[in-house]
Amino acid sequence: MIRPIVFTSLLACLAGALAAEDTSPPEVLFATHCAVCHGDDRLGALGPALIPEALRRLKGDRLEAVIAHGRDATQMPGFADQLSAQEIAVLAAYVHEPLPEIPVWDIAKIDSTRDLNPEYVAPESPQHSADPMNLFVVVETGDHHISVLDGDKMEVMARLETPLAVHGGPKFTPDGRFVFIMSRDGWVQKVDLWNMQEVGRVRAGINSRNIAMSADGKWLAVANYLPMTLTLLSTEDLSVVEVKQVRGKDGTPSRVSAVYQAPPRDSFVLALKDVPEIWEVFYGEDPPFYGFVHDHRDEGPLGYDEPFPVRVVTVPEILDDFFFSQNYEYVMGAWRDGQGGHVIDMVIGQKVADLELPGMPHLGSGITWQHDGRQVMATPHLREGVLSVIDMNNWETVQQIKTEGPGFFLRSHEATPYVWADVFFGPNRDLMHVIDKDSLEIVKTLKPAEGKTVAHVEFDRYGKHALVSIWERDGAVIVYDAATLKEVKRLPMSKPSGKYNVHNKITFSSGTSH
Ligand code: DHE
Repeated sequence: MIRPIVFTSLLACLAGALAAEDTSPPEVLFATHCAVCHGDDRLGALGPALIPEALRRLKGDRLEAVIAHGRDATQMPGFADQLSAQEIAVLAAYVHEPLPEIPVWDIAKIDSTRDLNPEYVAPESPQHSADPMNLFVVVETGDHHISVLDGDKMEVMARLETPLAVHGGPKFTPDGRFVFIMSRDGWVQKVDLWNMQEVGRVRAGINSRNIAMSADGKWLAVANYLPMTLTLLSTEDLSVVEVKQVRGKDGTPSRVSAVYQAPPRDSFVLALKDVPEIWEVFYGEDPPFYGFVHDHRDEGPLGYDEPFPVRVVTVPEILDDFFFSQNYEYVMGAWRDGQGGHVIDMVIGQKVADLELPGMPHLGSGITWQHDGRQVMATPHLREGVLSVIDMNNWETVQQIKTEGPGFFLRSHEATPYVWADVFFGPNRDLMHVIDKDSLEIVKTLKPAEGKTVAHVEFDRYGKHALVSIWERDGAVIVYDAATLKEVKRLPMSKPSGKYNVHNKITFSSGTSH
């Protein structure tokens, strides 16, 4: 539901809480100044959770600057006139400390956070005249909203509030009607695109990575860093069906870097962050027999009669980032500090090839297409201005395309001859390359807004238009004609971090992320 934002009462609470002495211990400073918005337990309330897992990206003195001066376009006020520099430093150090103990986040706890919208009434049919398959969901992290776009008219149809700090791609049910959106604080929100209403939300983890949808649309898997679990939700009503403790074979607890759907296998595949294992969690009626499963809930006998049996695949290195072949038979994996990658055959559960991948590839952004009669995949690199193009038959590098800087996202569509690649990092972050899929050459470099970060592309269902983000608070989504590469329209948006076309997502277009 769209909740009213109560600026006045929030500020009044904060103002009333300004009684701290200079010498107060950090717990008291926190309770006095922060708890009203961020929760007594630091797990978040009106504001986000203040725990190290959620603050990793506020390195150095950036957190102190936020406490002192607040955050633009949010309800976070500055405290510089109320707290000394030393108190601010003490508070920053305090919230960077791990929680004294990890809160229990089991089925009962998660269910207690479930918040279904009392005003939601399920409609019988779409309550709008737009093509439901050509809608876009645009995530605007600048002010924590999604906008839903009509992909034919390129007009905003609806805008809804989201939980704070949405990350990763929203996931659609196979019929394209419902979309699920996840925040880094573990909230999962369900929205009905037939009437543009929130159905409800639930906090599936304390600090979460991403979500994946089962092929039958019944289950949603939530990958968590904190606690170290995988939460399985019913997509119907957001109730919890299982919370899997994630531990390696030797019992070492592990965070889950990410979970992906593998539709033809009726499974979810998990990248484990702390042990060199991949987990495959089956949800189908008749899971294939791989001979080895384990389940740490009771350490007891294991079996395929478990509702979500787990298969464990041991890998040579801890893999942070994944890419699946289009038939989901192979997983290409890379590790963050490594200079290469592996190919794992998911049928035999073994590494079958090495990959040449320098400069930290961002495999999650990989896409595939046909090149010279063979299937290739391309991935950007987070530390080098290069795109690697890899032959998916022999796993050799076909070409490394030099770019104007390291990129984050890559997109194409079956109906376009081009790949669009951003230059996310460095001085040229205002550039967007357009690359010919046959020649593998950059044919045009766009600069839609001088000095502003330009990133993330998504095509409409027909591949006729490419939507590009100006990734700023006063940003925009720019609609380009995908053939002429000319700008058609500019829609103002608040830091549109990603956009997702219903048809391309539910048909698993080879040009987009899955
Ligand atoms: Fe993401 C997707 C991991 C930082 C914006 N990011 C993903 C996915 C993973 C991932 C595993 C795939 C999830 C999915 O779609 O199901 N991201 C990570 C990291 O490990 C990393 C490098 C560090 C971290 O802080 O977690 C990271 N990501 C960022 C950012 O800093 C970005 C640019 C801004 C932000 O909002 O946090 C960012 N990530 C995104 C976006 C997607 C994403 C917009 C969805 C891409 C898509 O089009 O599908």
